[in-house]
Amino acid sequence: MKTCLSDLAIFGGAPAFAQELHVGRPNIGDRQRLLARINDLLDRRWLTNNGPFVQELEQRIADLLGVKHCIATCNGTVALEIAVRALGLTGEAIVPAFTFIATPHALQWQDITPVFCDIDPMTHNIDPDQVARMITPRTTAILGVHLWGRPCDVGALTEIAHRHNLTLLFDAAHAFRSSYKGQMIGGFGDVEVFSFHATKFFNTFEGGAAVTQNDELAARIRLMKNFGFAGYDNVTSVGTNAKMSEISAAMGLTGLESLDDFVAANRRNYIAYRAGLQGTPGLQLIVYDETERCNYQYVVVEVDKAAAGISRDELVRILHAENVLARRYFYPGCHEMEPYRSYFPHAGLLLPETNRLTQRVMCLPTGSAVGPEDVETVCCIMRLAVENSRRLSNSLTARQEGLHP
Ligand code: T4K
Repeated sequence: MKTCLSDLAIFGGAPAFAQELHVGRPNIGDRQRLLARINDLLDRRWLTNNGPFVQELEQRIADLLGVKHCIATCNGTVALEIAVRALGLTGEAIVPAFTFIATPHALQWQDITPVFCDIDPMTHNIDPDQVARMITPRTTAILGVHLWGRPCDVGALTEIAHRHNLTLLFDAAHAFRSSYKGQMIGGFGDVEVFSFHATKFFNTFEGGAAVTQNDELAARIRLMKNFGFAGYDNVTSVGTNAKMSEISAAMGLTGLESLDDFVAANRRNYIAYRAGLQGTPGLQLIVYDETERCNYQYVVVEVDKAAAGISRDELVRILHAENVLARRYFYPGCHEMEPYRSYFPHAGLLLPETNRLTQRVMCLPTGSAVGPEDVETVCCIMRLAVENSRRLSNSLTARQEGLHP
């Protein structure tokens, strides 16, 4: 364990980890079962195009979430794009700027203008009061994001959408196996979209899904994800190729069998981080509602420089030098990335909480590849940094070299 400043890697100490400790290390289920499934699909010589593994995965996910339809896709972004198109949105959609860039891109890609809305500083999710204030005659939809897997205020957003006759959809990329008021995420709004990317709590290498209770919408999404084919030689709508492959579905089916283990590892790490950082001034871990189901996939720390004596960015640099690749999710806000920065140069004026959080928030490594001893070491480095923040801050501005990019 590191006990004094000279132990820190930025001061010449050996990095705490010989191998990089990443945010987003994939959870992998039982290897033998995965390999057996891969053998099966090779034997069958059926590799993609709505194969048996994809169909089984869709059914299992629909059952798990209690929804009528699950349409598996090649990733979450394309699932969102197809959902937006299948819903026939036009004009503008209200969306948070504090999210991964895929959320507004999926709108813009379909020529829907994303109108950035501020977030609730407590939940980090889109603020329904702001949403209500931002509705104009051009608004056709609200796109909420269940950030960090913590559900949006679904009740308030549903009420606003009904009152204004708007479509409501959710980017549930982070929220697989999370619940809102006891009901699994997946059944809310007109459609919800998951990401099963490698870095997600549950992954299919690359992958995603659109889930909905709406039969007609499900049929449209299904057509669109397969070029608009409604049977051999019969194309009935515009479409794209968003199909999930059999090898991805094999990964998914195997991962589903270990979901409880993944949650247990994430929860164990989250609790260890909470204990390890408790009482450290200026460092605040996000809180999960233990009365709901959550996947604990994101260990998110808010750094208050005034109290910690050190900024989020300085802390990230110190951790990177130790081979702890903490991430500044989500920085900068989407409104500060192109093309939105050029389209809406003044958007930030309406986003004070987003601007504040994008400067303060960082994610720490977790998942089944991270153990309690790793967590204790990371916490020890962070505590040491805060306890010695004044000396550290001064020397950090002076010495940049030798740090991880
Ligand atoms: N909506 C939201 C709210 C999202 O967060 C996302 C995706 C989407 C929509 C879109 O869903 P997808 O179309 O991706 O299905 C990563 C992921 O690529 C992205 O899926 C995810 N959100 C986002 C939060 O994180 P990057 O640009 O940060 O990825 P990268 O390559 O820097 O990797 C992240 C970390 O994971 C690194 O520390 C390395 C580690 N890693 C990554 C991979 C791929 C591994 O250890 N092993 C791996 O195989 O976007």
